[in-house]
Amino acid sequence: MLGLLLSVSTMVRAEDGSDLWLRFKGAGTADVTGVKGVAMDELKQYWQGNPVVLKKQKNVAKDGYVITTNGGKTTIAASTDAGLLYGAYHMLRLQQMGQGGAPVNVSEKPFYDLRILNHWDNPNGTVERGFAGKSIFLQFDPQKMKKYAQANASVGINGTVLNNVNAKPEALGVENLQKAKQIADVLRPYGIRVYLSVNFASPIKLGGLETADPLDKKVVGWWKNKVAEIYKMIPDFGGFLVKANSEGEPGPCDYGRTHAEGANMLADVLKPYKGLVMWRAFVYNPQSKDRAKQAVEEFVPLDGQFRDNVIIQIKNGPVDFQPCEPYSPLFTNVQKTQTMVEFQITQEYLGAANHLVFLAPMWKEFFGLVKPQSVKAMAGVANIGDDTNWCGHHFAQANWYAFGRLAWNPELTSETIAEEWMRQTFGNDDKLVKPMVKVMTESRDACVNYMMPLGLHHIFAGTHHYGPEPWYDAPGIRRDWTPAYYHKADAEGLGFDRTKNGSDAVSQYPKELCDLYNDINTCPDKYLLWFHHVPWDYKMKTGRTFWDELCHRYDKGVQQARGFLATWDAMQPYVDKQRFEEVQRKLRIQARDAVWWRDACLLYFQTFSNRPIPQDMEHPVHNLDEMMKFKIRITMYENPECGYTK
Ligand code: GCV
Repeated sequence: MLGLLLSVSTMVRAEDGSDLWLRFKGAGTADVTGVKGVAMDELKQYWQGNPVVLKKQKNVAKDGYVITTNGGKTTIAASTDAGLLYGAYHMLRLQQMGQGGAPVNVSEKPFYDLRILNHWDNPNGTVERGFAGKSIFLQFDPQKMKKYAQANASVGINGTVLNNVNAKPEALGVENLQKAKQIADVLRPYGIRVYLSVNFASPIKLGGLETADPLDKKVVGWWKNKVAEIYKMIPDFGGFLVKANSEGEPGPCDYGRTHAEGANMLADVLKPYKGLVMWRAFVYNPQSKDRAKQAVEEFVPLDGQFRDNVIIQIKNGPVDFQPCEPYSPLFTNVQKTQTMVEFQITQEYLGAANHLVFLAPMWKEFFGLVKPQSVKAMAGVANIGDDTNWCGHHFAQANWYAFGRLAWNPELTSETIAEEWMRQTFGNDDKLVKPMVKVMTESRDACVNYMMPLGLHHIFAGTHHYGPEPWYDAPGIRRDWTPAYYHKADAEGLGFDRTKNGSDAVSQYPKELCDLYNDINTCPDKYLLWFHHVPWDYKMKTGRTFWDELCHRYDKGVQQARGFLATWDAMQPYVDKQRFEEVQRKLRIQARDAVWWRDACLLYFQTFSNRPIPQDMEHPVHNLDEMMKFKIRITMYENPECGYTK
């Protein structure tokens, strides 16, 4: 009886999302021989197919694997333990997708050497822009850490930065280093190295020095000792991530030194240990005419000055993880400096953990213009917390999954990734998989439509990045922290003129793109208001006026979000009760939020356009006054659960 109860409770727990996409059913039954290690352990525990041999083979690319099936026996060959493990997860993925019985003949290797998560976790357990509870690192839980390691390894993620880029000096204190060591010990067998974000002023705040000047001998000595201490505890420590002279964080410029001088000092200290410096290029100051231009202005003059163990980590877009941005032109302006792209997996600006927005299409869009081979590595700001389902929304797990898969192979299509994830996470019934893959792949487009279509950006509420407040302003606030800085609505039209006649940000792109974006007639619709101040009556490609088109886009987004809910409602027969209801609840919030976005934005912009909402679309159901009074409470570590209530 007890056994029965236990197994029932295990089954129930297995469908609360806590198993992520690793929902292996039943114990492994196969004969697994060869190289011992985690790969063998995982296969022995879960693989139910052919006998498998794990083999070390020197000519296989680092962390890659070759799988062959001959005479009913499958061989996984790799030159590293991590490669064997990735091969084992490849097999398990096939098994979960219902293809475990077929012969396998594949050869795979990761596109990027470094596939790294960035956690924005604070020492007090809060997570900046985290919407899935507290930090998973707050209380060291070996079981949870093991699951985290398995999930990452199963998609090829091989690095993790444990703490927020807004780093507290105590991140390098003894207590935190001990915790980092504990975590590193669990992650190591899964091929994952640990990194830390550092506060550039640590020598002052932690070391009691008077300066953090990177050219000061005592400062260098302090970092040398600190780094030696870290490597003693964590011999395979990966290195540092640094946010310097950005949003009030300290940095080398405080001492009249350049970003290169700051980064190189740390790089030299880490070099003997083969450590890396990931130096962020997220810089902007209130004086600039256009925030979107600043990274190029500050970093291009330093091109060629960085050490070979420094990588400049650049957000995908020039402003800040908006639902739709052109790529950051810094990528195509530096020639002699290694760069890596930083994507945001956590949905800071895309509906937090309330909206179903599958991000692979957005990341693929980036790789459409920035060639994957032109960057060295891929970082993703994690959406992970201690919520039962890890990410706050069951479908947000798909973004963690997609990040890993794209870092492994940026050529994978969004559909392929969505389908892989759906099959593993929700089962193989096509009646469920097919419609939901469609929802997933359309969801980012829908989000752009109901939040910020046609190149609008950063029109979020002042105190959070969840809902709309295109009117937000406050006495004395930096202009680049107000929506009006970005949308520039007036009686003539809407949008930021970044053409050659405006801020000239367009000239930071290669000539072909510059010409395309600079001309209002050729600029793609999705970037129109990013680059142009568009007159309300401007004739769009659809034949509508710009104002009418804007209204229709917003309304389309609302209809798309409602469509997602209707599709999910029809999935009830194919989904377990708990996850069905939890996702349904979120999709309802999303559909209501979409209406909130549409009504707030259209009614506000209408005060400038003075034009009617077109007859052939649904009209706002709220008043602008109502919208302007509406406030939601959200903190950096709270899910904006209330969504739509006052
Ligand atoms: C970690 C944006 C976010 C901040 C974040 C910052 C960054 O401004 O709102 O929360 O800080 O980007 O990426 O450094």
